[in-house]
Amino acid sequence: MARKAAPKRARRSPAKSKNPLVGIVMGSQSDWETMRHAADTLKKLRIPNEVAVHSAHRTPERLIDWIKDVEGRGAKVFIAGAGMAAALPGVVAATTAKPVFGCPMETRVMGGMDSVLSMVQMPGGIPVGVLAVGRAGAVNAALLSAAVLALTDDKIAKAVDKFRADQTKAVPRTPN
Ligand code: RP5
Repeated sequence: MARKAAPKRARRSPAKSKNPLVGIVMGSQSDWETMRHAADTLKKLRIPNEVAVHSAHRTPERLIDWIKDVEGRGAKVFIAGAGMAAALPGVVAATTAKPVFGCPMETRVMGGMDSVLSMVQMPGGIPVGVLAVGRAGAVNAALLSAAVLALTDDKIAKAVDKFRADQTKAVPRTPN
């Protein structure tokens, strides 16, 4: 007897954090391999954040709804990772006056130079702080976000100090 096809499972809506201080958004699932380093770094610093995939080109309305929603729930800083035409951080910065840090993805054809130039060439009046291509940029976007939040949050300031002290201790004096 032919088996009944299983009912299609409704797509779960993306997890919403209760009080996110940082909103991390990326243009594609393919950016997560890099952007997870931003989320991991914020986790190490115990900074609540929300991670989402929304594209400036493929899902522009959904992106703007998310920015307004997460800002309404407390986000004070945004991190946006994208590759190629990489309009995402610019659109985030056009939608919110909160600080926006852009993470250029390494790309196959141009090695990430396309992403950097797209992000960095913002028109005067709508700033995006652009970090390095790839993992280092994602980590640093999280650390810069933490530094911004630390200006008004002593707990975060202490966590940033500890992160840096631990990092210093971990650098060997000689190669092994
Ligand atoms: C950008 O296009 C994304 O941020 C991603 O880096 C790039 C390629 O996207 P996929 O084709 O892998 O989804 O919008």
